[in-house]
Amino acid sequence: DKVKIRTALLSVSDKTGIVELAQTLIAHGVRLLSTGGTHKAIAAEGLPVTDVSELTGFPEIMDGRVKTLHPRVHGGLLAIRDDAEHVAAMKEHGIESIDLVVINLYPFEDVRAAGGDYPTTVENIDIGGPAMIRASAKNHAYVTILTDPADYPAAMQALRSDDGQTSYAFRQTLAAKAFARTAAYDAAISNWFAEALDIEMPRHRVIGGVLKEKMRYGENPHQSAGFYVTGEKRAGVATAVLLQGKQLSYNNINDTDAAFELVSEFPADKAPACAIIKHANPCGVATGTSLLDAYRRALSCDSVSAFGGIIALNQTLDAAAAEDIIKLFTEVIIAPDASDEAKAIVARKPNLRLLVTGGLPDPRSRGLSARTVSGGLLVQTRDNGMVEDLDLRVVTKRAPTAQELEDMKFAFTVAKHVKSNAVVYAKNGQTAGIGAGQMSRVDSVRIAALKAEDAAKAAGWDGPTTRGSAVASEAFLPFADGLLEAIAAGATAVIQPGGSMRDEEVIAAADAHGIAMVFTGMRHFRH
Ligand code: 93A
Repeated sequence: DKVKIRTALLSVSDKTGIVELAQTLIAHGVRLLSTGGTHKAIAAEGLPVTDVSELTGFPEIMDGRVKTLHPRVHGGLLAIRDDAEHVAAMKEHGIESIDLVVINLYPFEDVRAAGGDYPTTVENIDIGGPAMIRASAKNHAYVTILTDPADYPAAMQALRSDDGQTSYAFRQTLAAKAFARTAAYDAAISNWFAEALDIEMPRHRVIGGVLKEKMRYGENPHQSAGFYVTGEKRAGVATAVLLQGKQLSYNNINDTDAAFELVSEFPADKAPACAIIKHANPCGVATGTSLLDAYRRALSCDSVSAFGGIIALNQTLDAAAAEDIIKLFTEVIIAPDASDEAKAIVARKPNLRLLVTGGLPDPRSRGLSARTVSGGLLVQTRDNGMVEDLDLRVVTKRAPTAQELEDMKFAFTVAKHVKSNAVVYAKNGQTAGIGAGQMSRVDSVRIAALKAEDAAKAAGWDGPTTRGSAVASEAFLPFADGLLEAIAAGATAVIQPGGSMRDEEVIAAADAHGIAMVFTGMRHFRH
């Protein structure tokens, strides 16, 4: 099952490592063929290499769109070497077998990520490359296909230690990688089209990605896990730069994403904001006069839960905030950027991860979210609804005060990022109590109030309070019971989607207590 490499075809956009590989191949007596740019790079080192157009007897035409799409190439890749008919065809048409193919494709994904214009992006769709990759991979019984410079060392090692041969197992593994490569490539192309043409739910959906890192384990230590980047252009955890600290875990990545998506709801030019996340739910969110102030106010909502949490900021991390943040055990800080001073301060805690993203993602942008279910993939557009864009309808006799209205919007925005059933009390741009993930909404109302009371107690009754707060429910209040609990906790204003069969009952209860209530008409389930 060993195959001696006699002829190799090299055609790479990313020239990384290609010269060294070419040298090794030549040292093993391999004849090299290559396309224009690759030929130039190899010949420039004084190495013997034949232009593929010499093999095909055909020049590269149409700006290189047609250079390797030729029977002398594809026949050489696809021929079954011990099939008499195939051998006869090779002889008849002057086709020579090609044993090793080295390809990396036109950088479509990079061009897409860089936001290339339409014609440039289209021109970067590689046709000849994937055709050769797939032909070689199909014929892995004979052909070795390299699609990633990271595999060159293993290939060179195989040649050296095995007298210029490759084993079947090696070729098989490379074939599997090759098909995954072309599949991911086509996924990127089809997703780009879907985006560009606004095709939301196409007949075939491929969510493709490149392994950014393998984690030590998944949600639990007995699960394996990897982080795949899809190439979506969005500031966030996938594209962030880790300035310090060890690799993020699966749960860290999930929580960091939740934290940053939440804090990005608050425009950086309006006010500094901070969100602290535990187990994908916020345990405190606040705006402030400075980042430090926002952090302190977010922390005071539930400083117990914040231990070992993730902190997201909507502005450049500054020294004052950094000094305070490092006092508490925190897993991750994520921010658009960090000042040099702040970096130096965080560096005093070498285990604390600091991620910078270069900006905030646009909460209004569409994009997709996906999750797997048994045998399926559930895909939906991102929840990009914003309370600022909604026509809020006052349904009670009393209209909210300007402050109540601000607090309502703040609470509803936070509730969007809390697992259902979500209830959030807020006052003066600060969460006072958050109830998350309960099966009964009234329990979320109670838990949120209870947590607020605990926090106030911890702060010597000086912390955020539900007294005079606005309360948000991410989905309608089905009965008056939840509302009455919130009123008992001291809320004076309520924001909820409305739309329950018993809205009248709920409104009547609010009126009976002089509460102001608005309906948003939009729900923010998050399950
Ligand atoms: O334009 S193509 O789709 N048509 C081809 O026939 C073809 N053959 C190789 N792209 C083609 N390639 C690609 O060219 C390879 O996949 C590789 O990415 C690139 C290498 O070109 P060069 O050697 O000129 O830099």
